Amino acid sequence: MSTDIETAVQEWQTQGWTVVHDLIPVEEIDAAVEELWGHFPHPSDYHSGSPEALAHFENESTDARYQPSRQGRSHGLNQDDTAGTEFRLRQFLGHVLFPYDSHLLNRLQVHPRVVDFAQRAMGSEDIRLYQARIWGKYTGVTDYEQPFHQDRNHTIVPDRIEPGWWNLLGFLYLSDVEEGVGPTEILNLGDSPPGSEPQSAAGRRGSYLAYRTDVWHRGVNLTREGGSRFLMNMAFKHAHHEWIGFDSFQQNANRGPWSKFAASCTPEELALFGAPKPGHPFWTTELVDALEDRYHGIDATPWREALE
Ligand SMILES: O=C(O)CCC(=O)C(=O)O
Repeated sequence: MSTDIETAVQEWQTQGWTVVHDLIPVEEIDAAVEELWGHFPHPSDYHSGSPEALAHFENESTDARYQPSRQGRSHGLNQDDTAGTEFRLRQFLGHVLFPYDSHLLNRLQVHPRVVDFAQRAMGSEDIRLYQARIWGKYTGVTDYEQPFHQDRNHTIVPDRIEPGWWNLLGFLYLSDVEEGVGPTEILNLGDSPPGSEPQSAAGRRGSYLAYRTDVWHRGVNLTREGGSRFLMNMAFKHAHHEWIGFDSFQQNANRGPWSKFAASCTPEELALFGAPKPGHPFWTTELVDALEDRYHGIDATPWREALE
């Protein structure tokens, strides 16, 4: 059930969300997912009660915002493992932030088919990737049922949602997201809870749920025995829109996984993180030399040629 890209672009622009089915071939996803288990417990280990796998969810998150506080609530999230429709800390424990200790997962984070879709939908080639992380959920870790909400935590000013200003939020599915393993419930633009019938954003691995900040949606519980759900957050904004943000990458940019990733990037891929493109006044001969020195193996030809 692959989606026609132009139809999906229009859906995102007019209905506020779309699932781009089979955007990335399953084989590519599966190859990268092999390396997921360096970051997450394998679902079979978690569900067979392996102490090491269970320990992964004992208040562990690579996102410091989701560490428990002594007050019993952390950033408005309930720390108790209660049931019911609520934002609770344990829903967010399974986050791993980019860059990953896996080259294939890092490459997936800038997959050209997702970037191309985002550029078409947003109507610009000059975009930035500003949210990059993997989120794993396992049946039984907690009740994942959330209230309907609009994502207002991607910007420090009110959202301006129109061509030239809008940003694009999205989940790339790393596992099949179907009934029982928590497909996001989502409403069309203009519909709001309660009273409007939500739709399920189910899709096979390799599909990409793209949505806007003005659509109501919510996470739902995982009910399938032995179930799990893995997705990669990939959100994009227009270049120079500093008021929008979520994850930052610079603090890891002098370490192994990033260095290997950066060395494999084209100028366009590095520009997704804000690196100046070839021809930008930033670059001098010395700086292009230093770029090659910093990222061994990078093809600096485009930067060098643009100096001439
Ligand atoms: O996990 C999901 O399906 C949606 C999560 C979500 O909307 C949120 O945490 O803001």
